[in-house]
Amino acid sequence: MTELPISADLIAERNALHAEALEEDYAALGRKLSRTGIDIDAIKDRVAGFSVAVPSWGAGRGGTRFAKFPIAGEPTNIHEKLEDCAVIQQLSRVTPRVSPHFPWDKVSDFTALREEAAALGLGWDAVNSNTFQDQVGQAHTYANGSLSAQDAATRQQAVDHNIECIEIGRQLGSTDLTVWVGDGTNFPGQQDLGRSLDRYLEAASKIYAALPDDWRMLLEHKMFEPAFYSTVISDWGSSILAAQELGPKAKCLVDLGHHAPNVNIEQIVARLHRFGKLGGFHFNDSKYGDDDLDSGSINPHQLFLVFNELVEAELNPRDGFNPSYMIDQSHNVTDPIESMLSSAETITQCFAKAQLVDRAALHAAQEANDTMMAFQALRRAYNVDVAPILAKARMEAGGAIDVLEAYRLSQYRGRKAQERKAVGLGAGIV
Ligand code: LRH
Ligand code: MN
Repeated sequence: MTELPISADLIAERNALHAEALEEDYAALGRKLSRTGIDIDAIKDRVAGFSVAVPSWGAGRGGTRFAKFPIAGEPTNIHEKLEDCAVIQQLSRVTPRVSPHFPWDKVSDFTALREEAAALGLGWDAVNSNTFQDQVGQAHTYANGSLSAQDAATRQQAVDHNIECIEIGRQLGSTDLTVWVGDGTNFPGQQDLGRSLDRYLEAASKIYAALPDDWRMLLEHKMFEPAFYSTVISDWGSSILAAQELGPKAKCLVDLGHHAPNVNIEQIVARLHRFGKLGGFHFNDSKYGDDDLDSGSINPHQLFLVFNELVEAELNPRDGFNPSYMIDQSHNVTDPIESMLSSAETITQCFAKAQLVDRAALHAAQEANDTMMAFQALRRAYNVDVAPILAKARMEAGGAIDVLEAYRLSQYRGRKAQERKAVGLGAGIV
């Protein structure tokens, strides 16, 4: 194991200062929960087993079409991104995997990259293909779509790229391929809405055929952007029908920001699970469009309700129920490491709160049409401050009780600003 980026002494020193208060808070919460028959240590063990992957592309500053404002010391390649992801894992102890994106994270030796990550205490989650941008020297443009393009050679190029991502993923030890395509139209009539999907399905089936036995293909739907009139895989309905058409290894990935405002996303989770097609999540938050804001920063209650459905799903498993939990955010105004530390905490909090729901009371109230008591069963759990449980699990795993304090005191970003070359001004997501 390479020496981790943050000094273990600093973490131990700060934890020593916070340990007594944490024990006090933990004991008090333990007494409170035991009054309702909940064993706090059992919840802590569940939290200790929880994890969420971080996106390699989230380690750098993100931007919009208008501008991107880099920060000094932000990563400029996958090696520096891995170092930053290792900081998040070292302090939080809930983010042991990185979800890479190709060709953004392309290197010449993926076995070496796998070892480099392992030495930093990191593994790999789903690999993401990219047929929404043209690369220098690319034979066929994706301006008119990729997997659904009119041009057969363009579709084949997109298929080949996805198969290349599977091959890279196999070398990294990943078993999931996330396929999001921006394919769609900006004008009525621009493309035939039926034939576009047919072309997508024909091309996607070639990617599906290349999947190793233990792999999954995660279809990511999105309502709009970059297309603003129609999108080929625009909603969970199109996604589940495509996944059913492709086969059992095709599942649906729910990016929380890919829906119209106020859509009931927790119900989409319940539906996808009901039909055995819930493959994973891209956690983030939004107020308007695909804002890619920090998870739970706008609507933490929705995130809690999503995890509430995931607990119900675990109690009623369908074949292959093993959702991938991944963050997918764009950090336009914060230090990306701080945002992912904060987001990992919020996601884990919602997971923990969902474990606290008195399922027997909830189900009894539902069966009795006792609306208020059913709602209160969820609200009681949501109102519990689970921070002591998360901090204790984190400390016991070698992490920091106060992750942001430890990160700032480490002056990691300042050190990287000295070491790393400056990132130029620009625009766009990465
Ligand atoms: C599309 C998306 C997709 C990624 C990209 C970075 O909006 O959510 O998951 O490929 O962001
Ligand atoms: Mn996404």
